[in-house]
Amino acid sequence: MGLKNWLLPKERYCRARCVRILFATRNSHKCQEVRSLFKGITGLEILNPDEVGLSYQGCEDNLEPFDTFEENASSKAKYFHQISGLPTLADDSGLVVDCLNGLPGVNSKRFSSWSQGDPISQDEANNEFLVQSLECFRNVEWTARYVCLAVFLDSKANMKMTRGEVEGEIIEIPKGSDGFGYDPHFLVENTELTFAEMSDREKNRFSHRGKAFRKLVEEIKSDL
Ligand code: ITT
Repeated sequence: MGLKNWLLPKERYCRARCVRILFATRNSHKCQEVRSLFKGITGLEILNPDEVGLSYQGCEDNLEPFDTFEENASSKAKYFHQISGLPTLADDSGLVVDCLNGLPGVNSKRFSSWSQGDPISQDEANNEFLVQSLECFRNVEWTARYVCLAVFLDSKANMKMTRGEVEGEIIEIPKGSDGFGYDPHFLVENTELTFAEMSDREKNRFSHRGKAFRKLVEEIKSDL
């Protein structure tokens, strides 16, 4: 008997009807946040590159050479769309700090130049470098925002792009242990909390990624 026949009728129905969408990210936290945003939409399966058989390739490190989030997001989406042939989502995001003239911006991932490939140590090195960089700006508020550009390429490579931002302030002493990246140092505007003190669901309510992907879902849901 084929595998298909072992599935319960509901599972068989689901498999037949599910639209498989690739989320072009190697960042497991981003993937978790975006999956939780798409949870309410039935018939969609959000898969990461490993789940569709695309193991990491060195050339992926050169997909984001641009000065804008828009260009980097569309570059990532186009590459993964081309090699997978699947409808593809991508996100380029980062932290923009006012008194640092917008840094780290599109270089948020590699702000500290840490390059050992271990995401937790890289986040720690980035956070340490961020606080060090801000030390000579004690006379001003450390206002900042996270920015996210979310992209969708459909099976014919038609592109939709949306932007989300959230305002906040950088704090010197980290708070919380959830989230990733700069989250323990990012105090969300109009709350007393950093993103590292919020669950994925709460973070999505306020976050740059939550805002960008909610807009994107509105734009693409009729096509799915
Ligand atoms: P992919 O390119 O594989 O999606 P990435 O982590 O490299 O994963 P980006 O190029 O978009 O993603 O870089 C985003 C960096 O900005 C990320 O590594 C963090 O340092 C920071 N960042 C973006 N969104 C964040 C968030 O929600 N919380 C904390 N840090 C964030």
